[in-house]
Amino acid sequence: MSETTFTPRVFSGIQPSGNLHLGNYLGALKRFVDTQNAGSAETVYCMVDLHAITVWQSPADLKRQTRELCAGFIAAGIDPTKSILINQSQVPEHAQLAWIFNCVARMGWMGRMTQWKDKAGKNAEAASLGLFAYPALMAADILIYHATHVPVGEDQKQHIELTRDIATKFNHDYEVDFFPITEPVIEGAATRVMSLRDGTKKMSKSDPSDASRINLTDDADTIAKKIRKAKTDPEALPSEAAGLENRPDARNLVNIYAGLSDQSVDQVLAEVGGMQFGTFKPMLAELAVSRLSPITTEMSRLMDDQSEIDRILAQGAERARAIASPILQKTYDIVGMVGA
Ligand code: AQP
Repeated sequence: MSETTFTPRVFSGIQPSGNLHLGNYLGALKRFVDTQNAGSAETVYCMVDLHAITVWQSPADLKRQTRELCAGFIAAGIDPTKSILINQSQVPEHAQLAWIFNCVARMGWMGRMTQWKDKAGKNAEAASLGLFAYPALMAADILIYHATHVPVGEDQKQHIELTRDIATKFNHDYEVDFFPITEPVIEGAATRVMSLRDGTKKMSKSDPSDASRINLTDDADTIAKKIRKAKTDPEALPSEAAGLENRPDARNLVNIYAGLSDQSVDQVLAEVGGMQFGTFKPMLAELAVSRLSPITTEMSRLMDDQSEIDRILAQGAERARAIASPILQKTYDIVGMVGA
């Protein structure tokens, strides 16, 4: 365990690998905004473009998606004067520290990552080396800022544990107390938003079915239609959370309602218990539209001035490098690189 006291600092990122969806919003973005506004820690938020290319991205789409993601961060409430807002590739220290971590992490650790197994599937031989090394780059994203806390969705818990293992091994091997043992922050009713078509599968950018997710770029009619068509069961809603057991689709819609309305599942069920989905779905659609539409409108306004987005990201990179560069230099020195 680390003895050093580290400045409270929060880091988290999202891949610009497709449309931002409701899972990213409730599991990550909305919580990034809350953390920024709480003001108890410095906040660094990142569009992880180097992670995105671990699977094929067309260059033009990647640029558009990165700017769109930046617009999404700002539209959702990230203030680039309060938080440091960056795209990963403009801060080369992330990739430089990742190389050091590639030499600390063990093949066996990486091979056990469920995201690697899910994404590489049966055809691991054809997957990119970057996809395999992804968690070491993620550890570098976090530790290049000595981040103490990382708000993420449930699916990223294993990667944060690996980040802790890398920090622990580095500190142990080099007999230093240099990297913090970062804490994951996985909180709220919607840390795992599921597909609207299958309540046992995570809502994801890469799901081939667009009806499985609500995109932050969807208009009000599309949102309402997707919720109307969301998979459910024939039972009425229960009055307590225990009644959602073995009802993944019902539980998913209640979790989404709770996440969007900042309530617990029990508070929601106290209000809607006994209701049929024919009544609940329009309520959920109305809530989703009222929460998401202002973000969608603001995102599209921000996308009209892409040079402003590029300016914000360049400024963010400058501020980020002021933190990251000394940490990288010190890491190089610890490892034994001449000139550091
Ligand atoms: N369904 C989800 N519920 C809650 N949180 C989620 N997150 C993603 N999906 C959900 C959280 O969003 C943050 C950024 O995720 P990411 O885009 O970097 O990667 P991901 O987790 O791989 O997201 P996707 O949509 O599933 O992308 P693809 O399909 O490209 O793999 C993370 O904090 C994540 O927990």
